[in-house]
Amino acid sequence: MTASAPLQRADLEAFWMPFTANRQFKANPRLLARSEGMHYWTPEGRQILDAVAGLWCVNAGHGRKEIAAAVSEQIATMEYAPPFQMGHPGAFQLANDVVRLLPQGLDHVFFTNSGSESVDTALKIALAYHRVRGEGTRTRLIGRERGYHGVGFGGISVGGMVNNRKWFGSMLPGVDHLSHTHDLARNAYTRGEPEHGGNLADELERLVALHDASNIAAVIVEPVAGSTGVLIPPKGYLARLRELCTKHGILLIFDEVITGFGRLGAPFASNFYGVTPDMITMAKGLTNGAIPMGAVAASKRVYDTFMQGPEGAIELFHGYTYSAHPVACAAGIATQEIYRKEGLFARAQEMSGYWADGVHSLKGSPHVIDLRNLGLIGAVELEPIPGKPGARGYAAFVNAFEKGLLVRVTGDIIAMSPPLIIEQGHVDQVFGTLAEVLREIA
Ligand code: PXG
Repeated sequence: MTASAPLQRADLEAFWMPFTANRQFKANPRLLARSEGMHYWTPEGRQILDAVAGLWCVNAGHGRKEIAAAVSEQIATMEYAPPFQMGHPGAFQLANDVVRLLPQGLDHVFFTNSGSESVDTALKIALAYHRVRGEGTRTRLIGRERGYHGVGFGGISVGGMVNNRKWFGSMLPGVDHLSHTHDLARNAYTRGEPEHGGNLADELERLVALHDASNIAAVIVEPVAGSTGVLIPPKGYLARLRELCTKHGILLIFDEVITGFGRLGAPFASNFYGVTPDMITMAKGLTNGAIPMGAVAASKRVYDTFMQGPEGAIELFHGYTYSAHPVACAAGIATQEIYRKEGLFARAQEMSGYWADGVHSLKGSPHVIDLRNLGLIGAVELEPIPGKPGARGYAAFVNAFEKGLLVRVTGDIIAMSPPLIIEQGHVDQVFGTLAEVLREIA
């Protein structure tokens, strides 16, 4: 096998593919070979419109030469630098770049290599934070049903997707979950933020009454849940959660791996909603997906709490060999410059109305039971085929790909999150194609 020769069936065997039906895929593979702007191309040269920014990450669009140049220059200059007790300029520069985007009060950044690592890092910081303050009984972590926080043991424990949890034993002890906020009976076909369900945040009061606040370290939620099928928070929900966490001394963590870097037309969902958590986890759009990297932003209060004791003492026993990897930092710095120079977050905001019209144009299409949107996120929920959950969603995904459109499907929900460079013609193509797909599938 050479890089240019087409792959044979046997060549596909060695790679154990993540979150994939391996046998089904290998019997009928879908390969991508090149990308530019809003598009991928298959090895045979078929053009695919990318309506998911790869996997919610290529926010500045594909094939950005500035990122490629920064990465190749950094590899040639210094491919690696140890991150423990040593530093390099790019790490500090990227941390400053990120802090400039964050809501006021969040001003420190810890680097990781993925969203999953960011989540586990934030949970560990939360536990250690309370211990440093002499409240070491605060060990309980609270997530939410239908939450997705990556695949580390911390993330699946606070996460709420049954298939990501049920195979893996008892996970972390002392975890509880809030109810999810998805309510089709009352909120179906809402444009933007749903009207009903803000009071579900009050469930935190119930958990505090059950466990006592002195045992609770943190609450973690996605401001807009992505992987689980685009669940948009009801009006007032996030602000109420913030209020209750403050009242009970519980840290609030927003998992912004998907909502970070312009997805809602603001730098982060926290800016968009005007609700500031104590920590934000991020990844994906940090480097435009070009090099793996994640980060955790922490408030001054959290950071300063650790900066006590002897000056020579390590304050947080945590970090990765590749934390603040120089090549990832170079990609991150170049990415942030593109966002800034091209005003892509504002552009996402400007396009969001046209995008919303596109999403809701599918009302009345076969199988559709809900349409929802926020910023440059959209979802089409399909009625499951009785006894075969997920089958209709998968059929839509394959049919769309055959028509030159890449969407993401989770169960029977089609999720979309295009690069922020999307133009009106692309929006028309996305929803025109989906309308055809919905007419054709069973
Ligand atoms: N938190 C959130 C909110 C995410 O969306 C992660 C953490 C984990 O990030 P890493 O980099 O470890 O994968 C994610 C990842 C989907 C899909 O189907 C979304 C993600 C991953 C896989 C599939 O939309 N997001």
